[in-house]
Amino acid sequence: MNTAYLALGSNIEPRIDYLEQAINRLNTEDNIEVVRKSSIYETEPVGYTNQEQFLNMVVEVKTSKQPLELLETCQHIEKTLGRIREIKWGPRTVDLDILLYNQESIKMEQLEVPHPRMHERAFVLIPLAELHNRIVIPTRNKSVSEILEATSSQDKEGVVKWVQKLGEDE
Ligand code: A4P
Ligand code: MG
Repeated sequence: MNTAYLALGSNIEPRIDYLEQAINRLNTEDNIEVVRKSSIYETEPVGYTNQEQFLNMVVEVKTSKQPLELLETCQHIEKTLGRIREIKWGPRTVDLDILLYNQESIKMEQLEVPHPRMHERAFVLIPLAELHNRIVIPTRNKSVSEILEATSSQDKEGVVKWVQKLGEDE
């Protein structure tokens, strides 16, 4: 069995439903089991800032799938969930990235693991640290907690635990 960490993100309502549905679909796959889930965080958009806030989280999965098969599954789930509500091309309803796969370093055309930008993103590091803060990012040779210590407080402040408000129909 292999252990992988996946990052989930959504910034199209109903964001929480998209995250939950993505997790359910991962679990219905024969060869994937979601064993742990981080809290959900509401996060300031990074990169293109002119868009809605994201909900982000990280899950730990056990899988017998090889990295490329796991990527294919993630992309299939993104596609099926995107199709439910999206009419035109637009921001994706759910983004599913492979952060880590065991302690492997993979560099292929379609897949790079560890995810090449994970170490600079508080919206990934904070939920990942909640699950496993000593895990080492092999390409950086540092643990998640070490990398987080070096992350600016401004970036970290953009990542806030999300609490569903009563009556909020998300
Ligand atoms: N790919 C390579 N490595 C991987 C990997 N480890 N996991 C390839 C998943 N995919 C990987 O990804 C583009 C291509 O990357 C795929 O075809 C795959 O072969 P994509 O998901 O189609 O496109 P994307 O997500 O828009 O691109 P990218 O570069 O992955 O974007 P990012 O870096 O994921 O950024 N701000 C907040 N607060 N929260 C967010 O979740 N997300 C983004 C997207 C920007 N800003 C954000 C958030
Ligand atoms: Mg992506």
